[in-house]
Amino acid sequence: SLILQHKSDGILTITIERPQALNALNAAVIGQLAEAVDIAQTDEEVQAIVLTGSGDKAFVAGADIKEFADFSGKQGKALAQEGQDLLFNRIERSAKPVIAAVNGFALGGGLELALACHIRIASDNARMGLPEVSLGVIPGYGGTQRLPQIVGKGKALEMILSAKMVGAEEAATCGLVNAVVPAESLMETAYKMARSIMKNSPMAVSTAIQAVLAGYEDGINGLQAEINCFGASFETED
Ligand code: DAK
Repeated sequence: SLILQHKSDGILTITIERPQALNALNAAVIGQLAEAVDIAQTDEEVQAIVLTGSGDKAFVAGADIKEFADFSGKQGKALAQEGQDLLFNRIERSAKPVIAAVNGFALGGGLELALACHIRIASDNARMGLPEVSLGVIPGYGGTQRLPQIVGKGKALEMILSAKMVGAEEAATCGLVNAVVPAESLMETAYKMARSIMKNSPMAVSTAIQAVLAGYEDGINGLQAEINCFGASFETED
C-alpha cells in the first residue's frame, strides 16, 4: 500500500507513503486515497480525517509528472476529469471534516490536494506552490478554482503565474493555511482541531460543509441552499 491508515479516538489519519518520491501522487496513490476517503464516509468509527505525508520533508511534492509526459490533449483532459471526480471533489464534499497536516513541500497536485481539504495546518518548514506553468501545463486538479476561493484572485494569480513557492508564514498571512506550528507539534495541532470539531453535532458539521460548498457551485443559490440545510437540521435528532 502507498498509504498508511491509522484510526484512533474517532480520527482517521491517512499518511501518503512514498518518501523516496517525496510522496508524489501517482495513479495508484490517487486510487488508494479515494478508496480510503470513500470508506471513511460510512465508517462509524471515523468522525474526522487528517491527511499528511510521510517523513519530515514533504506533504506531497506534486503529481508524478513522468506518468503523463507523453499524453495527448484528450488523455490530459480525461486524467484531470477522472482525478477531480475520483478524489479531489470527493475530499471537498466529504461529510466528515478533512484536515491537511502540511508537513513540508506541497507542490502542484500536492497543494491541490491540501486545497481540497476543509482546513490546512502547516509546519513551519512547509513550502507551497503551483509550479505547473513552469512545466508548460496548468493546475489540473482544481487549483485554478480552489486557490482563488481561499486566498483571493490576486494572490492566486500571483502564485499560479509566477510558479513561485510561498513559505508557511506567508501562507498563513494570505489565508492559504489556517495555522502554522513548529513541525513537532503539527500532528497534535491537527488532532486538536479535529477534536474541537468532533465536539459538535456530526450532522450539523456535515450540513454546514454542504451549505458552504453550495455557494461555490455553478447555478446554485448559496443562501437558498443554507435555508434548505437549516430547515433540514430540524428534522434530525441532533
Ligand atoms: N514526482 C516524482 N518524483 C519526485 C517528485 C515528483 N513530483 N518530486 C520529487 N521527486 C523525487 C525526486 O526525483 C528524487 O528522487 P531520486 O532522484 O532521489 O530518485 C526525490 O523525490 C527527492 O527529490 P530531490 O532530490 O529533488 O529533493 P530536493 O530536496 O533537492 O528538492 C523539491 C525538493 C520538492 C524542490 C524537488 O524535488 C522538486 O522540485 N520536485 C518537483 C516538484 C514539481 O515540479 N512537482 C510537480 C508539480 S506539477 C494534471 C493534474 C495535475 C498536475 C498536472 C496535470 N492533469 C490532470 C493532466 C499536477 C502537476 C504538478 O503537480
